[in-house]
Amino acid sequence: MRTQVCIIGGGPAGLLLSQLLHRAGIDTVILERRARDYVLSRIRAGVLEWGTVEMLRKAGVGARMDAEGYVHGGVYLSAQNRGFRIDFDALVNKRVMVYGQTEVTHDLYDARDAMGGVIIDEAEGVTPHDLDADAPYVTYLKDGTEHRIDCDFVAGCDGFHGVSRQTIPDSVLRTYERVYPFGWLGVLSETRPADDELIYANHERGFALCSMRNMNLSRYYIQVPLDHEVAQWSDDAFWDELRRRIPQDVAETLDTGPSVEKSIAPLRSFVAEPMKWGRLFLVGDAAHIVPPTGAKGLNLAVSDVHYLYEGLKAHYADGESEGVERYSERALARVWKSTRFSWWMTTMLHRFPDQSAFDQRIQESELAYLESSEAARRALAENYVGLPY
Ligand code: FAS
Ligand code: PHB
Repeated sequence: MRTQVCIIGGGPAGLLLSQLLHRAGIDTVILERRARDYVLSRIRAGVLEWGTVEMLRKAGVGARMDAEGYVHGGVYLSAQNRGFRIDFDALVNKRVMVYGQTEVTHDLYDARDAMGGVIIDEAEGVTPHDLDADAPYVTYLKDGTEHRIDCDFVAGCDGFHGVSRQTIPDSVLRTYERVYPFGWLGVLSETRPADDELIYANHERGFALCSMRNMNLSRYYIQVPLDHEVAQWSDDAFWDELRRRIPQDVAETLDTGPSVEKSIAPLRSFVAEPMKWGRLFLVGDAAHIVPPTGAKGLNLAVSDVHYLYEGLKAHYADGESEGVERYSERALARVWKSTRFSWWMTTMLHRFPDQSAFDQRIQESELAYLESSEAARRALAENYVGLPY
């Protein structure tokens, strides 16, 4: 088989890139390790930057998002049972869309199917070859038979644990990482959301976040120690702990119920450079991971897709190579700014096991400064809604 761009990974990055390229007349094949049902069952991000909203509309997959998503004009931050709002409209005249990644992935798969996109599920042993030559190819096993796809370029959209990043020689690849000494215990419940917008809570017992998917489906997180396991957290224990950490007036009216999904995710900041090597491009989680405190993970995958799509479109349409050649430089510039913001939100809002009394005071003063300074709130707002591409 031959195609122009072979995409490894059928998550949001791979699907969106394939959809955009197909609409530009550029052939792709997606090789996805898992079965489609598995990919579609993952519960992950919940907040879309406005740039992501516009990219999904440009890809022709924005209709259900526009019909079912919730446009939010702000978020709440709380500490010591006091809360204040970051008013996106007033500060930066932009908003965010609350629409789950699970739904985005569904919409992308539906669009790929409608256009006859080539997606090979349960592809095993996917292996890129000759990436530093002009005729790369990718091999994989399907139902025990080995297949080969010859292509012009390979897009590594295969997430943090994928194969693509590993194919870049150690002499070339540079990685930067911070692993946080805690995780997020997340619960999905068929309950009314705690408030009309998200609440990020700093508390001496640990961080908590109140989010949502729709008016009857809420998403909550509490910071837990790294050695905790889901089995040790009953639903009642979760609700009791969440109520302790969020503002009292919200806790008193919290609608609780059985969890329909409960999981613990580790938190890390990770960036791999370069995001291009020969004919291979790293896209999304394959190149970077951010702690979800800044709601940036999925959104960074989308901005990577933007840079790569524009570069490949110019390459095939006009023979222009600048976009392709400068993909890594351009994508990384935005990746590092979002990595900084996600690190800052995480450091400001979480309790660190080795935190000193001085660190505690610094956190409190950071929040007090935000509450008192429009300039500080504007800086948070412009990062949260998404920096320009
Ligand atoms: P993905 O990991 O989504 O997709 C990669 C795909 O490649 C997967 O389908 C995988 O099966 C496939 N793959 C892997 N190896 C392969 C191989 N060798 N061959 C073929 N296919 C292969 N972000 C937020 O903004 N907010 C959140 O709250 C949030 N919560 C998260 C919770 C968890 C548990 C995780 C893991 C991530 C979370 N994220 C969150 C980040 C997440 O949304 C990612 O940023 C987003 O999925 C990135 O999309 P992709 O880059 O497409 O990677
Ligand atoms: C979510 O709804 O899953 C969510 C929202 C905002 C975040 C992280 C997760 O910062």
